[in-house]
Amino acid sequence: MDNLAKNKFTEDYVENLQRITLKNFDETSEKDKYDALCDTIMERINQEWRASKNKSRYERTAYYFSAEFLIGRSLGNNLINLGIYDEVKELLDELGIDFEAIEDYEDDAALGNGGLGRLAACFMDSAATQDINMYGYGVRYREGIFKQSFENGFQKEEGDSWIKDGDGWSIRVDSDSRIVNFRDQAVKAVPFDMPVVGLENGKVNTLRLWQAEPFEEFEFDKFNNFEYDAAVAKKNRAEDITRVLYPNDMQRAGKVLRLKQQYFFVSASIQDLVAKYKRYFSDDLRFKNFHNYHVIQLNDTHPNIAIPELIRVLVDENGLEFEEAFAITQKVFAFTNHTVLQEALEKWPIDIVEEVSPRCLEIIYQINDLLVNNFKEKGLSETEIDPYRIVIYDQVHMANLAIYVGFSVNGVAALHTEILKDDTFKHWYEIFPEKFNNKTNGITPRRWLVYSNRALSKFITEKLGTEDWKYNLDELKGLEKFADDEDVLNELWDIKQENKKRLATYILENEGIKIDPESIFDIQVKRIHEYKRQHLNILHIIYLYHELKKNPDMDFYPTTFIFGGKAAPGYFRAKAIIKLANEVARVVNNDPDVNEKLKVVFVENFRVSYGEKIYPAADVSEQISTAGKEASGTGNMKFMLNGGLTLGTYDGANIEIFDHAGEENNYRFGATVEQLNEIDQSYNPRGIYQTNMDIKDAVEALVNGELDDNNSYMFLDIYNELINPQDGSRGDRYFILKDFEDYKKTHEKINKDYRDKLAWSRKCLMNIANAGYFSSDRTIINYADEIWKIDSPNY
Ligand code: GP0
Repeated sequence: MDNLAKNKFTEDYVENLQRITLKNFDETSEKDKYDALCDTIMERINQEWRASKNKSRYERTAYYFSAEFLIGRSLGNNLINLGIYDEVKELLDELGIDFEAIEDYEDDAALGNGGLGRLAACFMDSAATQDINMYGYGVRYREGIFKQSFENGFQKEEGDSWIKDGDGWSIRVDSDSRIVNFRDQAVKAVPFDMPVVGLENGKVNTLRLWQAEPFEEFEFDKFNNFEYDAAVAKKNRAEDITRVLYPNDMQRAGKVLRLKQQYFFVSASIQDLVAKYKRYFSDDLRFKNFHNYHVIQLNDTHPNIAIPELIRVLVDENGLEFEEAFAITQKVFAFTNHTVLQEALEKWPIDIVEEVSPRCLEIIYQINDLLVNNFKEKGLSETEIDPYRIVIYDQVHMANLAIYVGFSVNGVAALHTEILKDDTFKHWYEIFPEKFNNKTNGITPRRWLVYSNRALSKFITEKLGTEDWKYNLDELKGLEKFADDEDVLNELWDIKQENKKRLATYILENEGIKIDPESIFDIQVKRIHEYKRQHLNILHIIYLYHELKKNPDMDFYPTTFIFGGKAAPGYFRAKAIIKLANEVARVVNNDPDVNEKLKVVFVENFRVSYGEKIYPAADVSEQISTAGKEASGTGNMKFMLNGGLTLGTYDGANIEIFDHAGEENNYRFGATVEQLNEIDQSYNPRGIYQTNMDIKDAVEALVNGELDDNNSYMFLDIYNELINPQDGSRGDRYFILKDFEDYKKTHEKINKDYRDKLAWSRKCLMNIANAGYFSSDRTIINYADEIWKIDSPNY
């Protein structure tokens, strides 16, 4: 901004502030100041937004259909992408306003559970920055993921009504409202558009989130008859549809309301696309070029009911023959799978599908018949066809639907895609090998570095002498030339130290626990899941605690273990893991024998905006899932980009991180997928427990009174799963005990290596320098080139 622009910004801002509050400047609150800043920025964005819309109108566009967009806060990110972050901060400073203080008035838009939703948000940022036409379509939940707090160490959930004070980053577009028909009710779908600003390139894409509303606020005749509850019953039933995000990560809820949510946003979105198409093209075309302009990426199985819905709209509302509509549909849909865990592959009971949309169920049967005929022609017998069926017994298999109809199926990391091909979807791969492809996940460097690690960002620009890396993260490779430059390595170390101090202050304020910024920050933040093995980490801490108790003078570099993450409210064992971590923290942190050397913190309510403070401050990034189980992981990339070293198994994108940054610059441990497959049948966790005293002592602490679970039987539950299975299985399904010893040894190595400051800092540098591949810019360009063919529409 030149001086003129700066003055104009300040003027607009002060004017907005007074206009929206009707107060004089001095009387306005911090919240007022935040609101007015939002307004002022939205005004600026608006011009570029309209220009982008006008320009891209009718170009080939990708539509990212996702039940989740885990956006977080928008203020700082928008300022960064508009290229005015530092200037606005300064201008506010001149007005006596502390930017960081007002930033805290923004609630996270937490419309997602974890990795899958956050990936969608990163993709939005990257598409805009890379000038790719991509619209996001999703749900405007009134309540995002629950707020987590701890009571006595147990997780407690509370609602997250993030828009109760308004939402400064959306525009309600009433004129584009649609009607969504369910079997037993009809509701209005009202779109709220959020601008997605590209990095200083004038491009603004749109994220359109649909909110369910009734046609009328209340029924007047009922009200007149004194039936007050009945008068608003319809309204409530409509609003219920988008009231709350299901807080289950990977677990299928199987509830009518959940399928209603899915059908709701998908139906509104499909109607939106079709209506827009019809404004541009004549009826005579009968949608024959629809696929030239539209490609829909299905983010997991959640939006897959879009497939029959498109057919329904084309056939029932536009007079196409089923065959015509089906042929178009086949060219429009592409599907991304995010997990090999069976519990996340959605299968809907047919009666639920019928309850939501009887017509879609009918179309699903039609597609199923087509599949069966088609496969018979290929020479398959009835039983050979079985695993491919879309309707199996009384269930609709949403993945089968998308793989059969869609033209592309992708996994989210190299290993994951291989497992899809050789195992999960092996039978499909045999018939349609050409549909399968890999798109390794990525993260946006704008939010996860430029914004959240200002100091490192400045350091990089200074060393590279350019800001090009913000658009092309491969440029970071240029940092390698400083690998043996002691001054540079010291500088990098100091940046990490500053970030650790900042986090320590924040943790003291928010968790009431004092941690030492000089200690190793060893961090595991992610959803709580058995396969992610937070309990391996905790058992190891118990082991360390025992060692330090036995030998307080043991040679051990002080370490702070930090956890964060939510458990699905109905996932008992995940909640048990949280209680266990909190209990270990209580015991360790209160024990004067060890608490100079060992600290444990489980931060409350881990979320995007907490992550922005955590990732820059990590020395060690815990990525310890059972090999073969974590499809990709994306937290691993956020740590890497900020110079955290990966302590990880050979799983998901960890493998690619080791490949790019070098195993010698990270800490790999544990069994590989092949090794686990081999021992699977003969695995005997009890045997390990009986022969390894370190393990035995740690596991026993779960039940011998050393740790207190307040009679919840939670620790016994974990104990039983590990070595005393109650269900006749062999126990320890996630191979905790199997990998323990190697994990312990690898930690010992870390504990030694950290003392060599220069060598450690060199590893950090090598990780940052090789993080380019993990930019979601690269991922989204791969989608655009290889799946969407967005640069070469064949019209
Ligand atoms: C996968 F199936 N993921 C699912 C799901 O329901 N929710 C979800 O967040 C995650 C994977 O677990 C992942 O490995 C992956 O990176 C992410 O989707 C994005 O592809 C964890 O980060």
